[in-house]
Amino acid sequence: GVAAVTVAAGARRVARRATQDELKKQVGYKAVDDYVKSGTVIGLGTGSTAAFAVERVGQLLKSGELKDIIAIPTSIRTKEQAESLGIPLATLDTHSDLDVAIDGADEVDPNLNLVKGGGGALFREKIVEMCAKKFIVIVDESKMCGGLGPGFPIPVEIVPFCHEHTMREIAKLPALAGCKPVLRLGDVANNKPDGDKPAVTDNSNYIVDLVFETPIKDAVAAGEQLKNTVGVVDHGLFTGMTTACIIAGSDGISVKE
Ligand code: ABF
Repeated sequence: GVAAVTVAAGARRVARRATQDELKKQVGYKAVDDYVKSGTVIGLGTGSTAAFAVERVGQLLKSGELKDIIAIPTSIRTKEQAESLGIPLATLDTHSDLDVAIDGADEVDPNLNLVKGGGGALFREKIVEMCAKKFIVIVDESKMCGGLGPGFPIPVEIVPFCHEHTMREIAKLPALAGCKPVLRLGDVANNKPDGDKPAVTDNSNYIVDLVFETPIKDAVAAGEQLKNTVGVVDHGLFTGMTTACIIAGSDGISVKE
């Protein structure tokens, strides 16, 4: 009857979720196994996929397979996870040359340009990942897209002072024509409106999500124009940064460089 059908649908949903988590775990573990060597300085990303990479670093340190790692976290959440696993931490102030950084993404285009910041951590991710010799992106195949914009709003971190003015200035930028800026409310790590107060980042700023109906034509120009806007701290377009992208799909794992 109806109850049986509902239970079956629920079980299928659980199974699908488990599968996507399993994919995230595969790429998180593979990135660490393939790219993290003993005696190096590494950047630890933020989000549910990056959390598996952090978990793996903790495991390998505990088993002794990895030694003398120093890690730079990209958010308070990641810092807390790493601390709980006994991973030695530092900051860019003392360690600004990273051998490798590993992080997730919200969207990846065919040139490995990224949208990041759905998790609200884009500023710390960018400042850390810019310092890494290798930047390894880990995603499940649902993040791959033909062009950035319509699949996932582009997050921009802005200073709270006169944020409505800054949002209007952003909407006027030629490379972002047609975007609708939406102030993120509620939990900073959740880019669905889920509260009535502005979401606040680890840096005490706000996030504006830029909603697009069509792909942005020039992600580099869009990033430059955002960066040149007074009031913008940084934005979630990560262009020309990716060394390799490890993608988990139903047919297995692939690597794009
Ligand atoms: C970080 O976490 C962010 O840049 C991105 O917004 C998010 C992806 O999270 P998840 O891996 O949970 O999808 O990488």
